[in-house]
Amino acid sequence: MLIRLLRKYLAPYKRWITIIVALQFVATVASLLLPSLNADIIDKGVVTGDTDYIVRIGSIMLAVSAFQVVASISAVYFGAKTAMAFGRDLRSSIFRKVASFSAREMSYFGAPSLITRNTNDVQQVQMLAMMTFTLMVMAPIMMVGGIVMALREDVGLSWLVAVAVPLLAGSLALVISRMIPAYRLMQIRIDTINRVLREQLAGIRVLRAFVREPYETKRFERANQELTDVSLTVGRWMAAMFPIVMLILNLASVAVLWFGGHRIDTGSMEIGALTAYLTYLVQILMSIMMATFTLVMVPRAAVSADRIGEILHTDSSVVPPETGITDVNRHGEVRFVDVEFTYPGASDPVLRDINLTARAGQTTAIIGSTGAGKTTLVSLIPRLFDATSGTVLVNGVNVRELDPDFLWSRIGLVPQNPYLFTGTVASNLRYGKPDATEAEMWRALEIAQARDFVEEMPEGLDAPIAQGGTNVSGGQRQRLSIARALIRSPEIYLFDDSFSALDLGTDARLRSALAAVTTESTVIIVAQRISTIKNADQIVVLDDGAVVGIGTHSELLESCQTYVEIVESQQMAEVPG
Ligand code: DCP
Ligand code: MG
Repeated sequence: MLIRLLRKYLAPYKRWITIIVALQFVATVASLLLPSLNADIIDKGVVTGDTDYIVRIGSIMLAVSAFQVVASISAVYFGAKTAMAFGRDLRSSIFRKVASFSAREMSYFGAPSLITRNTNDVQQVQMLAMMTFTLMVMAPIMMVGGIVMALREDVGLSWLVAVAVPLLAGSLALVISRMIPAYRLMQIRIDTINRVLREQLAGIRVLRAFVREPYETKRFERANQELTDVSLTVGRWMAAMFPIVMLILNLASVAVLWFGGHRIDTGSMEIGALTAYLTYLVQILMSIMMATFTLVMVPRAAVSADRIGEILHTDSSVVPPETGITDVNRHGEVRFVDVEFTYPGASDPVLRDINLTARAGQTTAIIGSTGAGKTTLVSLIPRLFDATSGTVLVNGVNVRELDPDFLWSRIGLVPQNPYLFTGTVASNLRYGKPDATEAEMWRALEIAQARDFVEEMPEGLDAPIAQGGTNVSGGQRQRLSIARALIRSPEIYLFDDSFSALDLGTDARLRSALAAVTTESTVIIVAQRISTIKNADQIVVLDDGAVVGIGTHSELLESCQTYVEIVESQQMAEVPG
């Protein structure tokens, strides 16, 4: 997955990558040339006292270093740019994919995990790309180049390279094999801490109300401690790595000096060559270290890439049609034919044999006890879910064949738990209709019985709304979201229990104002209170996922036992005794 991801998302930057490799090549070759030039200065300049030679080669060395500095700075610059661009593209792909998800995929991944995957996991992969461009590209060139140059200086000492390289590689492999499982564990524990924290923040009021803070504090502490432990393990190995590397490096240097010194004694090696050899050995060993540093990141990035791939390869269960129908001439009639719906993972359907028609210009009410499936039924119309069998038709066309944007533009949905976005009253209303004028907004607010409280706020339409609409009351939130649906004057209104937080008087006023503007629309109202729906043209009684009665109030009183029970229970509540 990691390789596929890198291949796919780095493809547009092939040119940049070529530039990076070329620059790294130049920089590495330059840094390989320097020790050999230095050796020349010592052997041919210093030893013989030839100042001209020293100056000449010295200036060449200066030029080469300047070259190297420029090349490696540019390489890092382009490397960082490419890696960041890669991250940006990946994040935007994930975002687009997630935006296409239906409620089913959303609940499968869960919001916290989707967020971590689009931030932390992308960052891991991006970091690997960055390390690869800056270190990994350089390592093999330096390694091979270093060996070649070292051999050029002196063949007699090559057995030292043959010993030092496997020794370093072996000990690094040992340390890293201990670190990789710890890294894996770390990723899982970061997830855990995210989950615990998110849950606690989301439920903070409940926690306070039920005095669960001490328990939750312990839960967080445990997760925190676990992450600390594994991080410490990683840290200890990391700390051990440097002394080990330095030890091997210094041992190798001592060995070079020792054996090289003997060779100089016997006249088979020059002093300059020895210093150059020393530097090359260090360069070779450094290249191994750079390679391992990058390789350490691979397992962690691989885990992240898998998590990202999971999102990218999940297709929304609500598939938009290839060429959606965007033109239907009738007015918003909604029909359910033999509809059945089962939630993913559930064994029994929550809706069975649903057959009903909601006609334009009429109000269809849906009533039933909690958990009867009312919200589920309503969410099948805008395709928040697709029916598991049977068909939902709008204007006689299967919703699966309609263009999604067209379908949604026809529907004004007021969800059971309305959500308002950070911004102002006006900006929230504009979610319903982007080009709404102030007059239109006030009219929608008036119908929704929200005019009074918006007018009372000092900023009026520009009154600030907090994230989720938490700075207005539940009933105010409901009315604002009704206004948001009204302002687009859709053909189909879906009110999911939208009047429950209103007192009886406001409820009645809202409905009569609504009746005046929805004469041509299809109105579907989910409600608990009989008084809210008594005058509906058609009442659908839902019980445990099945329709047990359809008719007007008076018809149902005659024919439907469940309806009679609901009516009686509410009358008893109103007239106690
Ligand atoms: N259900 C589920 N998974 C979900 C949502 C609901 O398994 N993501 C189940 C729980 C209920 C059934 O589906 O038993 C019907 O849920 P609804 O939300 O459709 O029920 P209502 O809207 O009728 O209930 P309420 O009046 O409480 O809003
Ligand atoms: Mg509901």
